[in-house]
Amino acid sequence: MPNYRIAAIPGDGIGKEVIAAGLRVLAACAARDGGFDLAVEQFGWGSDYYKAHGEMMPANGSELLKPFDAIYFGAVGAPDVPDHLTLWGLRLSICQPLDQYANVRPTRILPGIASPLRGVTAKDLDWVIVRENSEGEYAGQGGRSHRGLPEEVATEVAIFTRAGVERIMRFAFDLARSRPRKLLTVVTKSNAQRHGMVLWDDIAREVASDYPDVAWDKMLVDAMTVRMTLNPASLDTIVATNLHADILSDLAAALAGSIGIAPTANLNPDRRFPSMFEPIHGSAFDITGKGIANPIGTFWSAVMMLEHLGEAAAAQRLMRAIERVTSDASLHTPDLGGTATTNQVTEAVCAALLG
Ligand code: GGG
Repeated sequence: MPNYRIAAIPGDGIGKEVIAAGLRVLAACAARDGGFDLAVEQFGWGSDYYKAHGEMMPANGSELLKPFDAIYFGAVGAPDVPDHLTLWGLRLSICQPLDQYANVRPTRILPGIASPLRGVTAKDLDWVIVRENSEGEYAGQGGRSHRGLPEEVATEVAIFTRAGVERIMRFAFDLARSRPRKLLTVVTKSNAQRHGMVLWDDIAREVASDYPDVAWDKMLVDAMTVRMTLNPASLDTIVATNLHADILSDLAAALAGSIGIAPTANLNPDRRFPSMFEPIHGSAFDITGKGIANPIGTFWSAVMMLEHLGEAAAAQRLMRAIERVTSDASLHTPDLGGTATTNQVTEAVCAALLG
């Protein structure tokens, strides 16, 4: 029987609450399925660790994660540590060295959840956003000088490599091909950003010639926000740069009902290194400690983790249990307009799994 090694990194704020809930649900999955086991090791990295050690995780943190089969991540960000230190010190310091270059963000309207878009139902909004997760605007290049002086200058250099763009484009075309509609939208801002974004357009055209069965189009990112809002049914698989897809996927989650339900897989598709699964939401310090964080995005991320581990039946069972629970409005947390607690939702999903 496989015994998967899972590294759990709850991180900051509600990350601790939703990962605790997610681990309960995963344990129920393993118990229900009986065909696999999970050996979970917890890593207390994040902003509290930073305050004690001056770094978000040990310098060899990404090395320590390499022997694991998967990483289950909560959230990063704290009110009293600058956001660029927390994000670069933890999430990006894992994704980049472990070459988790494909960030996959499915978005659909789950049963019982209403979209804020009038008349839009589950059949109109079923997307997967692919976020390039290794370079682009998150290349970390640039600098700042003449601090505090009138001549102060800062640069933030986006880097797009042919290899990096081509691999994410092929990943997105493959994913689009695997879905019933075989439809891909490539998002750029190539009217204004005339180097890197034009490279994206060029590579999209080149790669598309290997996928004659996939219908594709391209959109500028500003127009894309309008299309997502006014014509969601015209979209299926979407690929965009690190920054653009980060923004679009927050919008997508809100249009599907709440950012609290949205999952992510940070994939290393060639499986040289472990992949990482996390809800797309951040640490939400405004609700931390109140016991009302929505754990559904974290549970759905566990579904993606189980799929990645090859436990398709368990993944399917967990998704069905999640959908059974979202169907019941009395089990909606406040972000969905309800009054349920994290614990009530977790118990209900465990009961749906075991029942
Ligand atoms: N669970 C996702 C998370 O904690 N995100 C924090 C964040 O600020 N992310 C921004 C980014 O990844 O670009």
